[in-house]
Amino acid sequence: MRIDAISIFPDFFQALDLSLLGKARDKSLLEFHAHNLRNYTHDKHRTVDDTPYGGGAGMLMKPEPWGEALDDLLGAEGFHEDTVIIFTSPAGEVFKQATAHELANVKRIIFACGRYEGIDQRVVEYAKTRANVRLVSIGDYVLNGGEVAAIVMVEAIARLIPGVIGNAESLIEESHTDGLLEYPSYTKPASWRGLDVPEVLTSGNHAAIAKWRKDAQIERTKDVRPDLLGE
Ligand code: 6GU
Repeated sequence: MRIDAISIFPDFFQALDLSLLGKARDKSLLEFHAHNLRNYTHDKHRTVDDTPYGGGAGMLMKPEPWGEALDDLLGAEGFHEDTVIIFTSPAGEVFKQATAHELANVKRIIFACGRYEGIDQRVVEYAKTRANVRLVSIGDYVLNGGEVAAIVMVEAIARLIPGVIGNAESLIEESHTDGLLEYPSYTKPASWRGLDVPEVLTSGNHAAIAKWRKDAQIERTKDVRPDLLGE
């Protein structure tokens, strides 16, 4: 997979050189490149924003640098069926574990990270003529820009690329894959500061352990995320 990000703060993406994503890149399963939107401006001040038509607060990102950046990454013409352009936006669909699974199978992803009050809508319309487009939010709160949101999505996607995580079982068991939160886990010592590991987990009875874990998942999900159970 190849992932690109277009942003006025490409340095944010240095965070991706650490840990898991580093592993995916070392194994050549993932290529990642961050691009500075200002490199696609031509004026002395490298301007990327302007005031909105119709008035209103704040500044918008102007379309020309975005058009040039997308053309640079995609070539001057043609529709790229194997590519998804993701516009980070608090007005987008909410990114879920299922979204990460879908995107882990895509050949190429381009994150367009907006700042200010957003990007001129014509950039989205143009992008739709060049590749598959999704507007994606990471949750119901507002960030100053899409860079951190894109990093969150890249991390969630990259670890699902086959071969990135050694133990495929850990992907099957983890929170959200089965629609429930993960059960609580314990390691040694069996007793610590007066707190004991639940007895069933040290019993060696695998059926009883499986039942305890499933019950714990349901209990925890009911307690903190009843919405996941449709309640
Ligand atoms: Cl993707 N962008 C911004 N600016 N704010 C957000 C977001 C994205 N997702 C949640 N809040």
